[in-house]
This record gives sequence, structure tokens and C-alpha cells, in this order.
Amino acid sequence: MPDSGLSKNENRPLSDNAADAATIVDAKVIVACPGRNFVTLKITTADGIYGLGDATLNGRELAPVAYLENHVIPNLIGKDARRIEDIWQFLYRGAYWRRGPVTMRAVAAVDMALWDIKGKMLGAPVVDLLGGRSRDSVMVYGHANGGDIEQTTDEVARYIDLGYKAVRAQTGVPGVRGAYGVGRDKMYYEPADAALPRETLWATAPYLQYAPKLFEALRAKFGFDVHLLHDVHHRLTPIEAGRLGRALEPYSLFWMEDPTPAENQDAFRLIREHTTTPIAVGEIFNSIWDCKDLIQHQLIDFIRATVLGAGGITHLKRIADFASVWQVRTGCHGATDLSPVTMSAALHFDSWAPNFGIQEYMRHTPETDAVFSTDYAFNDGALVIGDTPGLGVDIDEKEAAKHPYDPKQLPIARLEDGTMWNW
Ligand code: GCO
Ligand code: MG
Repeated sequence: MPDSGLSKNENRPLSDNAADAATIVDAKVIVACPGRNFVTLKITTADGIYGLGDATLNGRELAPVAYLENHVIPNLIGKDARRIEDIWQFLYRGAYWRRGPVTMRAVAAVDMALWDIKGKMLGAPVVDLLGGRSRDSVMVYGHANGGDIEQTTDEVARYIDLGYKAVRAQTGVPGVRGAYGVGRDKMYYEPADAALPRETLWATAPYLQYAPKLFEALRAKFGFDVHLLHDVHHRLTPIEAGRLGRALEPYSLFWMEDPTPAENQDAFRLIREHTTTPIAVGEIFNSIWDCKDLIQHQLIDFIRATVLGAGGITHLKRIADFASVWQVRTGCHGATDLSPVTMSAALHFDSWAPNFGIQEYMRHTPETDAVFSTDYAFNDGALVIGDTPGLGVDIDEKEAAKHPYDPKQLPIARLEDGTMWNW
């Protein structure tokens, strides 16, 4: 592992009284835009050990900032940082108002920071506190995006050359302006790109005709050894999703993601009746209650809830254990709006989870990498975490201060007649 400059907490004398030493004395929120906006929580104990958490909510960043600063941090000061579970329950049950993307990101940020602190206190990487590594490295998938089938095929080839064993493939659709997943910058696709939302167009009929042709072309060129994934991004109705899943069956996808919105989870029964293409859902889920029915009725194959979105390591571990009963595997969301703090936490979780499936991996920009140092590395289609105590991630606050918050929202989608659709 390269030197990651993560040893700042080493060699600090522990005070005689462990409880005093572990008292939370400070917590602050750092908002920065090194290429994109990130919200980072830094919690410090009396002994000077600090932990980091991510609370980034893409396009709505200042909501978790206000929640943390006004409603969470005052409750943390004076608490014992070692009591991760109790603090989690305090923030979840104690608020009375449960769940939701804002609350659960704030809870997640605290939880990540406390696991980071605990690891540093005990001199162990977080994965060892979870039960140790179930595997040495975790398979990741990268994003191959193109304006048409030819461009996407070239991109898939590039990812295979880079060593990826799994690639998500998205293509523009002729006649559909700004179809989901078509990057304007190949290496660093970033959909939240304007202060007011960019308008994109959606048309289901041409997409349903065109998308299977992409996978036909990819299998013809690359064979069946590489895992191929596809994100429908909530665009279809259940019966349309059933049809797409069936059309994709000959190309043996690793998964078809978010085929329809998961608000009405019964919708997935209809999809299941029509296709055996594996289904992945959950990047916008916030708790085990969002996942419960889909998992226990075996309506999905992969649960995409994340450390960031679903209340931190403490809660995601609970979701993974529940999912394992029905042989549902994990497939954590890992787009660029999940900061290197979340990626580090996710990789500790993935390295432990016995029912790990795959981890999404979108590279962060060089500006982001200059603010956050990490100890994970890409090797042969997988990410490997090091043995740094805690989460193995640090923030350079001076560097972060050079990149002030820059409001940016996600795009919206409309149908050809102007009707609002799911982006
Ligand atoms: C994915 C996602 C992302 C989201 C983004 C929104 O599967 O990676 O769908 O690209 O659109 O995280 O903030
Ligand atoms: Mg997705």
C-alpha cells in the first residue's frame, strides 16, 4: 500500500480514564466541492482521536448539513464515542421522526465516524471489528457509457483492458436527447452538473427496442466471461420492465437495476413473473424497512442500500444479515456522489459481508483525491483495503477549503409531450 498519510492519530497518549478519553468533545461539518460537492462530518474525542463520516445528499447537500449542525452535533458532545450502537439508536429512535434521506445520512455520517474512531482506538481496521475479512478483495464494476452502441462497445473494451471483470453498460438511444447514463466526460461522469436541473428527454419505446441490441453486440464481441450490468434508472412500468428483462435473458446479465420505482413494491412481483434476469434495487433506500418486503418475498437478487444512504455500517450490517436469509446478495451503490469516506466504509463492509455480491466503483476526480487520502487500491478488477486502523481515510482540510460549495442539481426527465418522468 502506498503511504497514505493516515498516521496522524498514532502515538497519542491515552489518558488514564478510558471513558474520559473517549468523550466526544468536538464535531464539525466540512462542505467542499473538489470537482463535486461533499459533506463530511469530523468527530473528535477528548484524546484527540478523530473519525470521519460522509453525509452527502446529491443536489440537496445543505439539508443534511443543517440537520447535523442544528440537531445532531449538540447531542453528540459529551457522549462516549465507544457506544456506537447506543448513539445509533439515540439518533434513530430518539428523534421520533424516523428515516428519510436527510435523517439517515446524518445518522450514517455519525456512525461511520464512530467506527473510524473505534478502529483507531483499538489499532484495527474496521473490517476486523466487523468479524474480519471474508475475502481479500472485492469485485467492482465500472461504468461504460456511450452515445450509441459502437461508443459503448469501445468503452466496455477499455474497461476490460483496465482489468475490470464486471462492467455496467449504458447507451444513448437514437432520438432520445440525454438518455440516462450517457456521460459528457468519459472518465468522470457526473450527472449533477448545473445550478438548475438540466432537462433530459425520455422515450420508452425506442429504448426498449435499442437496449437489448447493445447487449447482443457486447456478447457477440466479448463473449460471456465478463459480467455485464445495466441500470434502467426507474424509467419503466412493471410490465415494460418484465419485457426488457425477458429480452435481455439471452445475454445473461449480472443484474438489471432499478427497472421501476420501488415505492410500490408489489410491482416487482409482476416483473418476476416475466423474467429470470436478476434484479438489483435499493440505492435510494434508507433503512431495513425499505428493503424488507422485496427481500423476504424474494423479489430482488441484489440489495443496493449503502453505508451512506442507509444509516451507516451499523444498519447496513443488519440489512445484509437479513438479506442473507433469502440468499439476496449485496451490491452497494458507489457513484461519485458517495465520497471517498463512504467508499472506504463500504469496502470494509464488503470485505466482511458473507453475502457480498459486487461493489459499484466510479472513480473520483483528481481534485477529490487531493482532498481525501485513502488506503484502498484497484487491482485486477477488484478493490483492496489496507490495514490502516479505522476506515483508512483522511481529509486535508486546507485543500478542502480551496473548493467552496457550488450548488448543483441532478437533471430531470420529461416525456416528449412535456410530462415529468422519473429521472
Ligand atoms: C448508479 C446511480 C447513480 C445515481 C446518482 C444520483 O447506479 O450509480 O443510479 O448514477 O444516478 O448516484 O446521485
Ligand atoms: Mg443506479
